[in-house]
Amino acid sequence: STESNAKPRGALIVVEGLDRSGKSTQCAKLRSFLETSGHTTELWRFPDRETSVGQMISAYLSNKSQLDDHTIHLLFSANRWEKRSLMEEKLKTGTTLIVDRYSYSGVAFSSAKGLGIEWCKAPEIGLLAPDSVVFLDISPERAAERGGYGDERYERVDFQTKVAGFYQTLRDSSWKIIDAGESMEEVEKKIQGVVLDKVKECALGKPLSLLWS
Ligand code: T5A
Ligand code: NA
Repeated sequence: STESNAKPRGALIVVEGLDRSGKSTQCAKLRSFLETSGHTTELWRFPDRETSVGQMISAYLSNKSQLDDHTIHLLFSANRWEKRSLMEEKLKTGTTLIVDRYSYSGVAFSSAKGLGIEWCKAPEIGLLAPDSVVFLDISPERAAERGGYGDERYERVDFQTKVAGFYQTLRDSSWKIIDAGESMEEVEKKIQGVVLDKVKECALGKPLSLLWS
């Protein structure tokens, strides 16, 4: 068949969790693990603060600008749409992407402010669905004890508790819940097993799908 010469596709791995759950730490570790295991891998993050939309988001998050809740929601979504075609191209040409936050952050954070969840999901429809969502599970209280908490707009325990509730409603069979309260090394090991299986499944031809299906 024509498939036999095609390069195995990369996996779309999304890492989610409350602020300070350890996402960026684990994404970096996972990237070097996959590279060492022989898989071409890139680390992406949302918001991608490098683009012009991303700079507006960054100013908002650091309280340097004010925006209506609906407006900032759509900017976060636009920031994912501007990377969509490159994302598809990378995956189809065999690069695995580890993505630090994605549409689930978008929906959970805006819903926690009081916007309707269906309204929040609508602009995400048609983005690529992750092959696996690694959810770093930690209580808002424990997360708050970690370094740097409190510098940005959403870093308050009461707000993070609401976010945690909306993450729960978004959970589906592609999610793996990892206890993020353990040591960095323990968390790292648990993620590796889950992700390596998924990378192999994708290389064997698991089809790409779209949000929210
Ligand atoms: N947002 C985002 C939306 O509202 N809508 C959207 O669509 C999107 C995409 C910025 C904000 O934007 C919101 C959500 C956010 O509030 P960001 O830029 O990803 O998002 O936020 P950051 O501030 O960069 O990252 P986080 O606060 O989410 O932290 P991480 O990445 O979860 O945690 P990390 O790895 O930086 O670790 C935090 C601290 O804990 C320590 C680390 O050394 C570090 O000091 N640590 C541990 N300590 C003990 N044990 C462990 N196992 C540890 N793991 C890490
Ligand atoms: Na981070």
